[in-house]
Amino acid sequence: MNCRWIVAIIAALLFVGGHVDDLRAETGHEGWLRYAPLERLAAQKYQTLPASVVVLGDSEISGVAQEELLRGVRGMLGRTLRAGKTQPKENAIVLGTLAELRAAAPGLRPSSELREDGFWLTTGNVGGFHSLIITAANERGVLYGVFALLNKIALDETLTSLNEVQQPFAPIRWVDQWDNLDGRIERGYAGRSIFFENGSVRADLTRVRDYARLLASIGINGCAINNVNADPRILEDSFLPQLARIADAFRPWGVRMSISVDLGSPKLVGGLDTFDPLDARVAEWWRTKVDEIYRLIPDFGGFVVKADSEGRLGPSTYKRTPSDAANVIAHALKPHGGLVFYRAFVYNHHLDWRDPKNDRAKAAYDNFHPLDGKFDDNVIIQVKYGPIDFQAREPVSPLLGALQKTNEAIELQITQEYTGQQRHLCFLPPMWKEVLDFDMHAADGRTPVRDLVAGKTFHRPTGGFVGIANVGLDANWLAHPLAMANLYGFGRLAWDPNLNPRAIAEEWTRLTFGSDPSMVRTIADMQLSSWQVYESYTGPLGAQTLTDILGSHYGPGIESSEQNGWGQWHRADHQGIGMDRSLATGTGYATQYSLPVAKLYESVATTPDELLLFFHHVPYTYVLHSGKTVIQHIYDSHYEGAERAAGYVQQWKLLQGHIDDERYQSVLARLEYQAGHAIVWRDAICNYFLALSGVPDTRGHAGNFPDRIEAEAMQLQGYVPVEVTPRENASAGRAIECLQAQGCAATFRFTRNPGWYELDVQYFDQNNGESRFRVLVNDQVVDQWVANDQLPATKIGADSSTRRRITGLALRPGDQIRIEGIPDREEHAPLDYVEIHPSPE
Ligand code: GCW
Repeated sequence: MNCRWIVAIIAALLFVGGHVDDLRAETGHEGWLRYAPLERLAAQKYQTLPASVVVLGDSEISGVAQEELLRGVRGMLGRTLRAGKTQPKENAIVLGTLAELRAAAPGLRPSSELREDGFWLTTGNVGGFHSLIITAANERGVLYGVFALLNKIALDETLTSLNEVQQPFAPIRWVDQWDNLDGRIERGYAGRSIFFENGSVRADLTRVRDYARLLASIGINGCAINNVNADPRILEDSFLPQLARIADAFRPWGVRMSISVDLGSPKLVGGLDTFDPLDARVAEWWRTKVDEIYRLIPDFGGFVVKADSEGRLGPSTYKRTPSDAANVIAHALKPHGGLVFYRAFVYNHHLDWRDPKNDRAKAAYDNFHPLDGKFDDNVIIQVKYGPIDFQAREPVSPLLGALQKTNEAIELQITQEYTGQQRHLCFLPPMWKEVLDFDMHAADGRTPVRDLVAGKTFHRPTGGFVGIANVGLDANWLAHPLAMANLYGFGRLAWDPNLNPRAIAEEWTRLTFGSDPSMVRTIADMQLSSWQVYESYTGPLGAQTLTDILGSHYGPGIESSEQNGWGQWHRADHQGIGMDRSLATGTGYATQYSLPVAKLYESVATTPDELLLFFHHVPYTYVLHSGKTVIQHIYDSHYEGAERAAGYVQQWKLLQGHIDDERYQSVLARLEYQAGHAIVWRDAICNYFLALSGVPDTRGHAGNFPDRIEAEAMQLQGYVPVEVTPRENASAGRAIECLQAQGCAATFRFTRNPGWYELDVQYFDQNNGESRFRVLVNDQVVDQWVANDQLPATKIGADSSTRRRITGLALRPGDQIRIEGIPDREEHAPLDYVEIHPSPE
């Protein structure tokens, strides 16, 4: 063996050895709190870390803080700190509130006053010994300080001359879960509830504790655990002790539990004949109920209320206002320090679509602005970031700038209801950041949304951020390993909305996957571009996500928005598209903003391209600021978006061997699926608007599929053609299905030049059957699979449309390609088309 070989083998062994720890199989359960062992060099930096940790308080939170520090240091540095409870007799890491530290270190004072949950990391003399001190105004702050210290170690930051104060931007940093008592989660995409099963709280709450730990590590201090479409039984006397068990699991991590309630509860579970908020018996009922809750759960957070919305009961039954309803509950909670989160998502979903002046976007402002100043101080109006409903692109809700004498919180959606449901990559902090930075011109000077919701602009006592999280029992919480960056990013932005999304993405990647710089860059690049990419193939120019709004909110469903009362109209017709919301000729929604913002949106010329169709109806030939016509933009952006989605697969493949195989494969499978589904979206939207507008694509993409062979055009044995509705949701509006149990086949001949090819089989994978497929080239089986993905569909259409890519096929003209399908239950081995491309070099 020559020398070069020996060197190469040693290098290979070292490489493997060096990565062994990083590459152990991981489920993602630990999220960003993996505490993976640091490499030797990095670990050396922390050699002077004291060998013991002393916790001065004796609360549960203090205990948890100490344990977490032990766990983190053991994981990352391989050292077990000596744990103590009394003043140190050696150099130590000291944990305690400022009050607890006062006796031991009287001179200790942070440079700025510590607010609730803020903390200070410093060094100093405690009891005569040099110590690393983690202190805060309250115990939760101490716990946050511990996480911050561990973060620094994980991110390889120096601890010398440590002197850092961190304060939360706003007091409210909450997540909501939309869990039902039966264990399902509304708009949850990662398994069943961690809280409930079969109408009760789960016996095993381990996952609840783990969730609280993740939340605490990013500064989230409250969680509403059940669906805002609330089951009134949650307030039954017999249920309350069960809730107390969840609160007990949260408490050590400083997470306050709260619940969503049905406003009809006094009648539905209380036995009264009314739930009129102005009826004294109703007020008394709430008071008694709340007192009872606090007897069991002394740190209970409060109630979230969805009322007069999407069929929920509300004060309108008695011609009362949202403030009447909110205040009666707020009075009951006030003595205990509880809050009411009253949601501004109140609108009429039976709007007359024929009336061009009607506009759902106006509802939140119309309902709540007149009540500004009428809400009690412990009421927070929880406002979705946009006026419609978590679309991939919306303007900021005007209500956020219009409440001056009322507390508010912005509601963001971590669970990707309209943004790909954790099957598509869509990192949302860049969107949230745009929203939070948007200047509402609500008063003199700059008034960005972040200041408004935090209560800074109008000096409100409270306010902040609420994220709809909907984690589930899936080991990795949100199903897509990369989607956890959204939960992380929400917490980080709620703590400090001035952070930049790239820093957040990089930090999350390093904590989640390791610090290899090219890996961090690749993943952060993918994350940062992903919202734009998703937007570009799912809906143009602010027309909203063109999804099926009547069903899953997942795949394309362009007409589902129109001609019904839900009000998510895009008003597309043969001549043009967009909803006119100007004052001059439209619904007048634009005037709900302060003057400078209203002016911006009132005119077609000044409205930014990405929101043009939200505010204006324009002809397809209208020329955008970008220089393209609207219709050409629709075509191009959908083609570019689908191409960029395909690029993610290539980018990810570069990381093989740098990430443990379990997570590598899991992400790869999702990205491959996304690349295929982006084409489903692209084709549906482009074909639809090509047909509607009659304007051809100047680049010749839309409506042109040279490499495609429709299944219905193949030679069919047993398979029968079916029409698909809406027609744009299958190629050429048709598919084939097999209604005979023994199976069917579709065959065609390859006619192109000899060479290496890849073959995409576009089929439909419903969740009510597991069909089997085989592909044969001249009787040789080249691939086979079972259609057993869990997509949100029970029938043929865009939600179930998916693809199998068979790579590296040597094909010659005349080869016979045959696809065999065997149906199962309701799923009839449905096929859409095949596409054949030359193999990439
Ligand atoms: O986005 C819509 C969802 C509903 C949800 C509602 C809401 C919980 O489609 O599933 O209900 O908003 O926010 O109340």
